[in-house]
Amino acid sequence: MPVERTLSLIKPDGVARNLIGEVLSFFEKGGLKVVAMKMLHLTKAQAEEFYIVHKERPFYEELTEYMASGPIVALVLEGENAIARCREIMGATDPAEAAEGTIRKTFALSKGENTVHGSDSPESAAREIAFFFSELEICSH
Ligand code: RTP
Ligand code: MG
Repeated sequence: MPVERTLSLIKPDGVARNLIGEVLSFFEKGGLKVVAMKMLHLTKAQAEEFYIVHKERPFYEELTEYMASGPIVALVLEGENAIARCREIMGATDPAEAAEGTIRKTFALSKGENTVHGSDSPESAAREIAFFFSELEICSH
């Protein structure tokens, strides 16, 4: 299986509820390594740019307002099949549909305030990692 990198975010509801450590534990215990990490508070314009692929979706305004509502933690996770593995550890978008033992089943408040983000393809991972990090800020170990 290929070693990949993926971009994950701990969303405002996760940071606000003091869940940074717990979310990191899910990823680490799930076999992924944290190879870059930073906390930041996106502006509305930055959230709109990050989620530009969802521009035509009905939830775009609500989502980008929410993502700019408080600090987030951006992570680069590395490991075998990291993109799919990260999404498996997160669980389904809607916590009502997420499997037991996933981050979203355990912590998400709703389909919108669902605690974490993970890239959905190699192309989005490359774009999303570059959105938050320069190559110098990523430390494979
Ligand atoms: P993410 O991109 O955050 O990892 O989540 P995802 O792939 O599971 O879900 P996606 O379809 O890409 O949607 C992006 C984020 O938009 C919010 N959303 N709200 N109210 C709604 O119906 C709705 N649908 C999506 C969620 O925060 C979702 O994670
Ligand atoms: Mg997505």
